Amino acid sequence: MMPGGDSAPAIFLLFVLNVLTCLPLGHASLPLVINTWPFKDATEAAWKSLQSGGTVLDAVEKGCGQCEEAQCDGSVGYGGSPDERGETTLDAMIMNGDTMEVGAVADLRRIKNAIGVARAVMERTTHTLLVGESASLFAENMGFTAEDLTTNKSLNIFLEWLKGNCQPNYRKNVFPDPSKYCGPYKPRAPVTDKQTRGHANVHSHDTIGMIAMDQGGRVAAGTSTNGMTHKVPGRVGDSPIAGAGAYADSSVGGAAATGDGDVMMRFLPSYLAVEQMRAGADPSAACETAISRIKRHYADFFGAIICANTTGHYGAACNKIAGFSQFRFTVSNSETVTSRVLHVDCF
Ligand code: SD4
Repeated sequence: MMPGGDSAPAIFLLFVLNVLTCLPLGHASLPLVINTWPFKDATEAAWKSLQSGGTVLDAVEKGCGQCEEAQCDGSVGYGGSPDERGETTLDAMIMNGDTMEVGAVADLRRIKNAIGVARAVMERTTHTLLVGESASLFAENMGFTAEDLTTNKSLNIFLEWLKGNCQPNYRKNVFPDPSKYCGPYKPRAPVTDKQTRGHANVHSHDTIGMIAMDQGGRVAAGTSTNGMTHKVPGRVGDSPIAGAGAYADSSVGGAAATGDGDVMMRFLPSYLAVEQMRAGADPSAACETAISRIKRHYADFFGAIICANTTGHYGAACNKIAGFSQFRFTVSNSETVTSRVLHVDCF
């Protein structure tokens, strides 16, 4: 028998509840929707979907899809981030944390609803990732409409960039000097330039990464982005890569990342964060570990991550660099009434 007689279990339970509610995390409550950046309309679209009986996959698809239609900050959906040829291409993924199925598209052309196509890859093929023209053809066959993703805005961004000698760009060790001139480029020997130039910064961010969790702790996660402005055609970022852009496991929780995908995808931060939570870390600590791992190698990378566990606790972390000291993310759960934008101080 436990010390304290029959009332001991109840006291112990109260103690545990007290400890849980005092944790320095977001208030825990399920269901939960959490996403990167202050994209409240996306959060609310996902929340509404859950409330009307949708699954966590429906919620992630609706939430990210809302951002694609609304062209969130110009960095999600059509008409943003033109590549070196002026074309907007999209990356997206969705993951079912119950079955560990993933569907993703990268370098998707002429189709606006990238997260919808990602879900079709998951549900209508046994593959995980489709890319480029072939992904677009798949999408058309699945009933998605093909249309031009260029807008006056993206065309102007492209024309201004051409006028400014194609600055900034992502080339190195090529001729002519990419820090001064446009291409076409040829390889230049020797390969001496180790510098990473023109990487993502606070002005070229805003991928949506979203985690949705239902009352039963079922988890889905997803992302959608138009990637990096002036990217080399064919470039694929972290967003459509499972474990990099997002990860979900219904026995643990989920995570989603945003920022300089070229660097971040080398560390699978979303996978690392979920594994940290599996090992007992709270979501904030798990997020911090994922950021610290990247920081060790790229001290000034631009990036942030959100994490949530299946009790509905959540957290976030970001790397502090010039011009980026706070990261905002948005949460909906039964306590927030409507979606709430929160922030975390970067470290
Ligand atoms: C990418 N991670 O394509 C995306 C961009 C991004 O916040 O998240 N910006 O690299």
